[in-house]
Amino acid sequence: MATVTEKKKASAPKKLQHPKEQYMFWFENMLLQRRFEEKSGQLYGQQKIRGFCHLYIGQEACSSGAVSALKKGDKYITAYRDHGIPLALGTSPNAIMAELYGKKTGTTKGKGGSMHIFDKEVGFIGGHGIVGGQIPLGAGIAFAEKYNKTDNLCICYFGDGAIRQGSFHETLNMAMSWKLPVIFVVENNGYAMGTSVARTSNVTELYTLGEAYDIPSEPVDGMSVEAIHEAVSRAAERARKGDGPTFLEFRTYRYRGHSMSDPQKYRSKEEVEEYKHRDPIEQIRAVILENKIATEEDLENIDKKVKEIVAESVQFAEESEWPDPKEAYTDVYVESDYPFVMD
Ligand SMILES: Cc1ncc(C[n+]2csc(CCOP(=O)(O)OP(=O)(O)O)c2C)c(N)n1
Ligand SMILES: [Mg+2]
Repeated sequence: MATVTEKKKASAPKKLQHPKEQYMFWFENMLLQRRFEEKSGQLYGQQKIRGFCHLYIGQEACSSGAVSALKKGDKYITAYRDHGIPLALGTSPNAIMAELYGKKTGTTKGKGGSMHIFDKEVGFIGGHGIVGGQIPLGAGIAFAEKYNKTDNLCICYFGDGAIRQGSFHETLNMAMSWKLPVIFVVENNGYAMGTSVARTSNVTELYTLGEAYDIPSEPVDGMSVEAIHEAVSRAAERARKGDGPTFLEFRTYRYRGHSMSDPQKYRSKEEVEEYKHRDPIEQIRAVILENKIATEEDLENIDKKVKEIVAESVQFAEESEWPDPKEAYTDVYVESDYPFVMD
């Protein structure tokens, strides 16, 4: 039987590893992504947002934990599930919502839509639709930073579905040979569309794939923003020292379907509920309350503020103009006299 002191210890809040402001940042930062996407999902249902739309709900720790660990000047690149990272980096929610609407005030002037958010100002280099296509691009960005002798790095995200692509293996080999300042992150949410990791790979401990290239590799609890912050901090230190890449497997989960039309026959409701019990935002809320960093009311007020930001972004998108059809031919090629550019 546990003694009184042991019982006390068990119920006492865990010692905080970070300053209080850090927890408040994580809470608000993840909540903004969650509320923004809940709204995006509704707007898609109303056909205000059309085309592809892949929600990040459940995976918010993967972006917020990296943003808190990295610095200005570092670059981020990801696949098409790309609303969360720029929101976490501080891209204007108005511009992201306008992009989802296809309006000219969007981050990509309404030409990219949900899968192609870009924001050079915050170091977000997209938003890519070809599975695994951004992996060599991420290494290329890291190469440019090394070549230009900056101390910036590139964090390159991709899904578990991308690790069967040849580009993944070729890039890891080259990045480690050249000691590029890149952090490879596989967001293992268990599925590539409706196909589980176990159905397409004999290797289910995905982080071990990095070891084949001598890259320091580790699994990370992707539902814990603290764990992600710490793993990315270690990887960043290695990259900036010139030791080259790190490969991190964020073990995460998406609560929603692959995209907006997914009957989700490949998984059970119980499985989804199980992950919701480890929700990254709820975990941080609990730390904040247990340690009396803020009150329930303070957190409610943050939620209200976040909802207002999201509502404002919707109004902005609604009121923005559509791009001129002629715009379809601008920003396509750098060379204006490129033979395939039409007037
Ligand atoms: C080269 C290529 N093959 C197939 C597709 C179709 N496709 C789109 S998303 C997807 C699943 C990718 O899953 P994963 O990498 O695990 O990312 P997640 O959607 O889970 O974030 C596939 C096969 C594609 N976009 N590109
Ligand atoms: Mg996946």
